[in-house]
Amino acid sequence: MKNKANPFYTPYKGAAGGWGALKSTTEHLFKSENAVRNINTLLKTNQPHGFDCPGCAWGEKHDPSKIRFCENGAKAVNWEATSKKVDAAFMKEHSVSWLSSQSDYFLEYQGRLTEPLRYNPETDHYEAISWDDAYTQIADSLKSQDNPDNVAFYTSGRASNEAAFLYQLFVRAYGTNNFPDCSNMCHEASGYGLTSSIGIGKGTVEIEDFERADAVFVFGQNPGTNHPRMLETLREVVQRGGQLLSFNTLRERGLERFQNPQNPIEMITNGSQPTNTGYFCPKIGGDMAVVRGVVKVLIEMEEKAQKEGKAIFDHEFIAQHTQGLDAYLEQVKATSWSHIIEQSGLTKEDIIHTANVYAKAESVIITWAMGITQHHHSVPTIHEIVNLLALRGNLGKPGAGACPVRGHSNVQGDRTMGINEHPSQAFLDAIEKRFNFTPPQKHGLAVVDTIRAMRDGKVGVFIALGGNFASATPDTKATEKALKRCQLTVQISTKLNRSHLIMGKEAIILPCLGRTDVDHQATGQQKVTVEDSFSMIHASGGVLEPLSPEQKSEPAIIAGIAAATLGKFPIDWTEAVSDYDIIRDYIADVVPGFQDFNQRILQDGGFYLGNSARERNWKTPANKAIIHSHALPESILPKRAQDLSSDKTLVLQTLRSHDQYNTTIYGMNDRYRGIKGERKVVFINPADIQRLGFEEGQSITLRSIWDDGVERKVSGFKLVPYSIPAGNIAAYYPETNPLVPLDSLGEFSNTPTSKSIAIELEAYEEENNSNISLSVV
Ligand SMILES: Nc1nc2c(c(=O)[nH]1)N[C@H]1C(S)=C(S)[C@@H](COP(=O)(O)OP(=O)(O)OC[C@H]3O[C@@H](n4cnc5c(=O)[nH]c(N)nc54)[C@H](O)[C@@H]3O)O[C@H]1N2
Ligand SMILES: Nc1nc2c(c(=O)[nH]1)N[C@H]1C(S)=C(S)[C@@H](COP(=O)(O)OP(=O)(O)OC[C@H]3O[C@@H](n4cnc5c(=O)[nH]c(N)nc54)[C@H](O)[C@@H]3O)O[C@H]1N2
Ligand SMILES: [Mo]
Repeated sequence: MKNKANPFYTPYKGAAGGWGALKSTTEHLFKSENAVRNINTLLKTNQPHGFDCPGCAWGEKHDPSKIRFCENGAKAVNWEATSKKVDAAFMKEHSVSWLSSQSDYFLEYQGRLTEPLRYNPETDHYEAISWDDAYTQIADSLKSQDNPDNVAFYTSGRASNEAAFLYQLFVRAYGTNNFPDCSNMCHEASGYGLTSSIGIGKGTVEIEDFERADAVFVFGQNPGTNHPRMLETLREVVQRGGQLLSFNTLRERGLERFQNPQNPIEMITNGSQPTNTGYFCPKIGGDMAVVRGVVKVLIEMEEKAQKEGKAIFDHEFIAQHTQGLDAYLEQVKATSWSHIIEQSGLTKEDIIHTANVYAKAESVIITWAMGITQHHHSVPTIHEIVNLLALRGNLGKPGAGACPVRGHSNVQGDRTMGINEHPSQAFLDAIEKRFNFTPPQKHGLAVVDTIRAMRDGKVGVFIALGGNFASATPDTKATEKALKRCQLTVQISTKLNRSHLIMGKEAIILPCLGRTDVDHQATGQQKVTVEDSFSMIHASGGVLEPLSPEQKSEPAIIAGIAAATLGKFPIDWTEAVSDYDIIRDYIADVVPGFQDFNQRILQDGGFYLGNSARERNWKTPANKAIIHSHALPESILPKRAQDLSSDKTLVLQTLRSHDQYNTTIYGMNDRYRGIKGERKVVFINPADIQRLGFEEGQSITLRSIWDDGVERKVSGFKLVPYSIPAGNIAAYYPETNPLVPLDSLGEFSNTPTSKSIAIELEAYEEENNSNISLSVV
């Protein structure tokens, strides 16, 4: 029966995956208007001689017999492999003002960018420009700066290792470390938290460890949508009798049951398997309190065990490999149960159960994603997770470890290649040694600092290697204003998006090849390489002929800009892109772990980069794993919001629907959450609807609470009663980005707090919806 208040909402009863996924894959195939070509393309996804899926950064076990894509990987491939084109003729038809009034979905749906374009303010249209003229204009602008720090160079995590290495070399040779990148909004807290505790900012597990783990804890992650290939791994853990505990503020279907679309018997019998052995719904931001509670129970268990001459803690590991445990245990003891229970939103029984599962398991893996990393206290939370692992030596032993599950398919590799606004001295020294110039030593700007610098007139040129800066960043209005202050904005992109319309006085679009496209250079067809969440490096080669000869590869575009700006300094750019083996040889000389790079990528399945913490080699100043102690925060809201909060204040998390890839909207459905044909929804606890005097389906305005007097609101969202803790709400990103205050940042990570925003709701009258702030952002 249709729900009258919310006709777009019908709770979803099935398992994740299964026929729904297959049906959706097929629908998206046909929507791409390229079905046959794309079926062939899909079969080459993640195969030894195909391309790396441009979807997520989950890794694959090496098994060439398996088909290796998922529903959402298929959407990502289809979306890229369309035959529709956005060229000068398209731009002649549509002015920038008109395009600006269209939705993000419309913009990307118009097809692949196939021609370099330059904005003409007199006509308000983008017009064709030759590659040479584009390079010259960009180079002139770069050369005319009195300080290279006036320029910021953004990277989104799809760029290959080769593109990323060349880009950072060019930017450093030009003279700045201004490398804002999508990591700053994503797993920055993981990188910071892990580096400061175990001496390396990457996960310590390999995919095979999941086969040996006695228990896996999944925190703040929705793999059913964002890492669907992970579901198979999770249910294998459950099937072989392992423990799998999920911690998520929402009941996400993928974390409950999974029907494998690649298992014929399951599909025919419509069977499915559980993906957990325990499911807990903490409050938003309550995970640090959960872990602290678990450690508090473990301390009691340890004290009891000791009396019996036994032990719960791994004392040998602690003594040999850690520093700071005593202070931490004191900190835990000093934290009250009432604080833990109130902040976590779980019961003491839930926490005791978790502690028992942890203590019984010989090996435990903890995975996490954005539900952990986008809070004010994300770094302390990650430290707390590492501390829990350390207590029983669950670092650097088989079947155990820390596993931040990355987002973009090569975001981890980009960092390895030096896309980093605060590079290590060792990396800078290696660049200096290999290329005979001194790279800039001063650290550069991350995303939020870049927006501030644009706002303050300190950055006037913005160059983006992929992504959608205008939509992905917080505080949309402030960001747009900042971008518009720029003298020049350059976007190297595959598809049209908001960032091409919110631009500087001069604007250039450079159309590039994607993962699925064949990349022809002077010496022949090229491959690139990427790194997954398990530090596996493998090659990726496109399989589709490019739509237009005017599209260039990312390395070729970077080389073009670099040669126009720097000539042959410090390398011959044209030669380097004639054969990517040359770029890989440079990488081998500079980046640790890449020796014999060109030979090692020939191995099927690629090679493992290694992880020092996995070897129990702690690259910290003390040469030990550092056990950090933080006080449990008083409130999960940043202080500046807390002071203005009342009992009407709700905590908003912004998340992804099943039909989107970050700012790319593939469709208007969110199947597993029961939403069809609508994105402007707010998931809210039914008790809160009642308490605040609203009704189901009512249209509301969300207003964020912050102390700088700026009004931040979005309107016309419908209330959907949902299983979410009281006091918490959820809504989709990027529509809600105007609500995230620019200054609301994670401690240490400076990541926008996209998962904990203080909000108040107001009734919204549909009649005067002329200013729905979203359609015309
Ligand atoms: N199809 C598809 N795949 C993707 C992406 C995509 O947009 N679409 N994006 C890619 C990128 S860049 C990334 S970073 C990843 C993102 O992958 P996820 O981190 O899974 O992405 P989100 O949608 O932000 O989901 C956050 C999850 O954490 C839960 N959560 C939120 N706050 C809390 C909290 O405080 N505590 C707990 N315990 N849970 C919480 C939410 O309910 C939700 O299930 O996916 C990557 N893969
Ligand atoms: N409120 C809120 N904000 C968030 C988040 C959140 O959870 N909530 N999540 C954050 C996270 S985790 C991330 S990673 C960022 C994402 O931020 P970005 O990485 O900047 O955004 P995307 O939407 O992934 O970028 C999509 C665009 O990339 C371009 N593109 C796609 N493939 C390629 C390619 O192969 N090469 C090139 N050059 N361009 C390509 C296309 O033009 C497409 O329009 O957003 C962050 N913002
Ligand atoms: Mo991300």
